[in-house]
Amino acid sequence: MVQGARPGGSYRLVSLPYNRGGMGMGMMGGASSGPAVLATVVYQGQAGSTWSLPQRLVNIDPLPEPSVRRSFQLGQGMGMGMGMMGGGGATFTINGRAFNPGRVDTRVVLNSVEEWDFINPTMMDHPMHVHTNPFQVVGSDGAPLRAWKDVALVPAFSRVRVRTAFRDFAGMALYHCHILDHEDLGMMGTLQIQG
Ligand SMILES: [Cu+2]
Repeated sequence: MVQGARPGGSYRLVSLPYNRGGMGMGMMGGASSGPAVLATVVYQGQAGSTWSLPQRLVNIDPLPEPSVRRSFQLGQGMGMGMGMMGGGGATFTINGRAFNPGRVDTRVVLNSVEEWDFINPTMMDHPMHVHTNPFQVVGSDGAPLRAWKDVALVPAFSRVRVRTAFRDFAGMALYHCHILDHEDLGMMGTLQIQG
C-alpha cells in the first residue's frame, strides 16, 4: 500500500541497487545494477471522498506449534563442472547437495505444521522461496509474525526460522533461493507433500 502525497504530481517507482554480498560484482555477487525507474505514477485533482488506508487488511492467526523441525544449510563452493564463469563453475547447495529433480529431498505430511531453519554461513544473501505453501517468519521471541510470506531473505552469516502448515496441496513442490543464478547452479530442493 502506498499513500499518495499531496498535492498530486509525478512520482517515480525506483529499483535501487542492492548489495547481495559475495566476492565482487557481476552474476556471482556484489551490487545489482541500477537504479532503474520501474514506473512513473502521475496523479492530480481531488479524491471524490476522503478515506484513509486501513491499518490491517486481514486478521492472520499465528500458526500453531510445529510437530516437525528441520534445518536447511545453505552452501556454496567451486564445482568441477563447466560454469558460466568458464572452467570450474560455482555450485550452490542445500544441505550439501545441488538440485536433482529425480531426488526427493524433503518429505512432509499433509495437515502438519513444521518449522524450518534456513542457515546461511555463506558470504552472500539468499532469499529463500517455498512453493505452494506460504509461511510465517518466526521472530526472535519464538513467536511467528502475523504475516504470510513466500520469500524470506536469509542474510549472509545468519539464519531465519519459518513456520509452515501443509494444509491444502498434496504432491511435489520445490523450495529454492530466488536469485536466478543461485537456483540454476543448484540451490533448490524437492518437497514431497504426502496426503
Ligand atoms: Cu542465493
